[in-house]
Amino acid sequence: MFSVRMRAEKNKKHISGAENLVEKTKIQTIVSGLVDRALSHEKGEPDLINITVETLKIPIKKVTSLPLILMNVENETEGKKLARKLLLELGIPALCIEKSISLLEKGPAIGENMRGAIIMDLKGNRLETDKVRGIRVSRMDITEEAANELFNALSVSGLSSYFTNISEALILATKVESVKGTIAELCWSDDPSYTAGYVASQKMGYIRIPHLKKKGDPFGGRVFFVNNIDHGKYITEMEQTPVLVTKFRGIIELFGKK
Ligand code: WAQ
Ligand code: MG
Repeated sequence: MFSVRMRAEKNKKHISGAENLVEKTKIQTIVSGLVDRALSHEKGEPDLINITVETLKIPIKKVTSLPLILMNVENETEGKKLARKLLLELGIPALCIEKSISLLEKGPAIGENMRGAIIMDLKGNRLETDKVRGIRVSRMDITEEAANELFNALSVSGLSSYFTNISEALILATKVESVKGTIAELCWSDDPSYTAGYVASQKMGYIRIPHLKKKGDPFGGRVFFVNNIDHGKYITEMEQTPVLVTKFRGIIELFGKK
């Protein structure tokens, strides 16, 4: 199996990234799809597209996805209120919650989006070595079979048009929550037109919140809340261990349909 990764930038700013784990025979098709994606992102045309194709040197970890919990909120004020409540219930101190929300609101890389994620301990310290790049979770994908299960479930809930975003975020969150030391993750997109985000945890699953920012807002990001991690091990596992989602755990709709 190979890891195929794409990232695109413009004027040194990150525009988009995506990746897959594939058999050798699929590399060309996947690369071509990733190049199309890089060229058609709403944030503009990149002046640099970086594609990496690499053999996997570590055995793949096969996992079942987190369950996808659908919540309904009317706007981003309600959405953030819900996110705060969920994170508190997961044991994240209020100080860390406020700090993480305000970082994502302002653009966590000194007024810009990060390429990767913030790691925050329960005292509110940022543990990622590079505060502009952050930590990039890498080497993960979903099998065709599990992706079909997810797609069919999303269709029933009227969300199939968000399949790509949801599937990629669910794969990433499933990997992040599977790593020892992660307590929870808070995420919303940095794409101006995409207002949805989530709070994910092993305890409660992937809780999707349709509004965590206003339409048009160009900022977003990810925060991994951690406790007692071995810094080096944690980062190596996030970046290097290949994780394949082989089963979709299902959808639970709370508070009616979106
Ligand atoms: N590893 C760590 N952080 C990442 C990665 C990665 N591989 N990819 C993106 N990020 C960070 C980075 O700071 C981006 O600015 C931020 O996350 C947002 O990335 O409907 O689309 O790709 O349920 O814009 C979540 C909701 C959508 C999906 C998330 O994120 C749904 C999304 P984006
Ligand atoms: Mg984005």
